[in-house]
Amino acid sequence: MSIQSNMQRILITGGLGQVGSYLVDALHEKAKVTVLDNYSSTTREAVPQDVHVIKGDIKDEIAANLVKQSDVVIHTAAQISVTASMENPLFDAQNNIFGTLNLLEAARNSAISKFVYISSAAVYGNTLYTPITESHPQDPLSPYGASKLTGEKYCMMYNKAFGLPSCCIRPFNIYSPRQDPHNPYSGVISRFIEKAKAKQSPVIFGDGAQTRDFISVHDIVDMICLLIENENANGHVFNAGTGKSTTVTELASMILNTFDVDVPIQYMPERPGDIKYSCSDISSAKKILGFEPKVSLENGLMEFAKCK
Ligand code: UD2
Repeated sequence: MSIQSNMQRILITGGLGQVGSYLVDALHEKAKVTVLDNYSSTTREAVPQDVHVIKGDIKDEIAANLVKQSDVVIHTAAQISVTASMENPLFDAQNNIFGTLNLLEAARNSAISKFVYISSAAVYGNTLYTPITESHPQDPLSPYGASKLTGEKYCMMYNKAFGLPSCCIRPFNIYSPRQDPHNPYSGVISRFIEKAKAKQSPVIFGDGAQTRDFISVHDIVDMICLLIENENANGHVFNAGTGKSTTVTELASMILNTFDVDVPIQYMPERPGDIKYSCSDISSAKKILGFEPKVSLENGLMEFAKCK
């Protein structure tokens, strides 16, 4: 048998998206990677040649067939916009709940060794205390948060009821140069960097004292790789953050320094529904997975500066 045929078959749903595309880069030389993506949001220009890309939807039969032909499934595909979920909760649920269920149901009687589900820190809703542990109350403030939580619950239920080797992560604020700054739903880091490149003022909503736990996509990929290897992770949900919080004003200053731009920060009224403080407790991921975030925010921001 050749080495090639011994390789794990990994299916990455949403493999052209932000997290999925970096996973592809990290895994395609070690495993036989297949991407299922509906091309709804991609900033990826070229996919490595050894990766099989299939255009299709997680709700369709093709997705179920691909799951059955895989050893590992990493499910990153989702409707990712909080705002869009508020406008069309049914569309959100069809993707994030029924799409996930379609994959889980296909995985139920298959021989897969791992099903990784990418949830969101949006499941927590308003922060009652920081750092936020996985047992913090989960009271989502949007259909998106509710659908992500439902997806998690199904993953954990399939583990308990059917023995599926599934686990979930709840990423905090992920950033990477592959986040499209022109997308209205994209994160504060991409927006501030776009402004800095144009030598324009970053716009802060509110007083800038709000905090976030910004995690590089590379650390998210590291955590997912640890999950694939670790049987003790099955049946668990892990916060995916750095455990460090940064105020939005600090972030704006760091970005202006990184890009060597001297412009004043502009302040606008607070965004309705904005959460004030957010920071993850990652003790569980440290203990069970041996996870340690490696990319400091300073170095993560430098990566953007090197890109263009
Ligand atoms: C994050 C997720 C979102 C959902 C939510 C749950 C991202 C991009 N979004 O929203 O999907 O999971 O958490 O709580 O990860 N801000 C500015 N100026 C700007 C843009 C943003 O001041 O130009 C502020 C914004 O008001 C907020 C903070 O920066 O206080 C972070 O905003 P964000 O949109 O990057 O992410 P967040 O935490 O609201």
